[in-house]
Amino acid sequence: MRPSPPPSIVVLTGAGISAESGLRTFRDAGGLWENHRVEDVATPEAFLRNPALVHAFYNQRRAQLREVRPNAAHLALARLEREWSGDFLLVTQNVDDLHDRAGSRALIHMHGELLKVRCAFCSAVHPWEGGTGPETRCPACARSGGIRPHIVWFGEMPLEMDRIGDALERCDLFVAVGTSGNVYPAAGFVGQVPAGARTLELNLEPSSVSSRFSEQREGPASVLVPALV
Ligand code: BV8
Repeated sequence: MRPSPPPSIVVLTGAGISAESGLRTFRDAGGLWENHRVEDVATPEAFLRNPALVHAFYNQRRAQLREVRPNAAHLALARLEREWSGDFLLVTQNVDDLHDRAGSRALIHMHGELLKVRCAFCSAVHPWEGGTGPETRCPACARSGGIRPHIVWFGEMPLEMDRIGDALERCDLFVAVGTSGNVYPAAGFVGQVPAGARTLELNLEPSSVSSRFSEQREGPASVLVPALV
């Protein structure tokens, strides 16, 4: 009898995993959207209407990254990836670089990354450098005026959805950490895993999709995630 392969794990994280590092979430009190209407800063139309405002919103968040560090939850997920003998994929909705800095490599930033920019003309993705703005020339196609944050805005297709879908369809354990379950298609991932897969939600409080998980644990990610590993 061949031993069964080790379970395949998919972890989805949201802003809550970075909250204890000091990065504001979107919807908690004092969250990011409180100061900005989504329509004003996180849609393609907003960028066309006022690229300088959108660049300023993201530059403000990039500046915050210099002051924060990965917390115990980020580090525990990187350790789990290193030590797990089965398939492991970390999908984050976050655009910060805390999972990267914690050492995660089997990592998909489905909503993009603060520290990258993209050319709206040729789609080339480049590292963000201080001073990047609406008139920055694209290093690949040399056109200026098309550089935008490499961020997936509302109404835009999240990144690597095929790879994510494949991993969800094969996973034995799906864990959601620190996400309110308000934004799709990420909030619907729990419904894409095989019947019989174990689904676990780690959050300070129930999310909008808690009822779809087989198990919920309430508490801070910095405590719950290391306890899982
Ligand atoms: C798309 C980048 C389709 C910007 C973001 C049904 C199906 C498909 C789409 C839709 C649908 N219904 C509506 C839509 C459209 C829309 C959507 O979902 N709207 C919502 C508002 C209803 N979705 C989209 O537009 C998506 N695109 O569907 O494309 C398509 C198809 C074909 C062709 C083209 C397109 C794109 C969505 C991506 C938008 N971009 N981010 C930026 O960052 O500036 S979304 C933004 O909100 C963040 O990225 C984040 O990922 C997301 C969700 O927020 P959370 O991470 O959950 O954070 P939140 O503050 O809400 O919650 C924090 C949680 O942490 C809380 O639960 C809290 O309790 C917990 N917490 C706090 N502290 C801790 C903690 N937990 C543990 N420990 C702690 N210490």
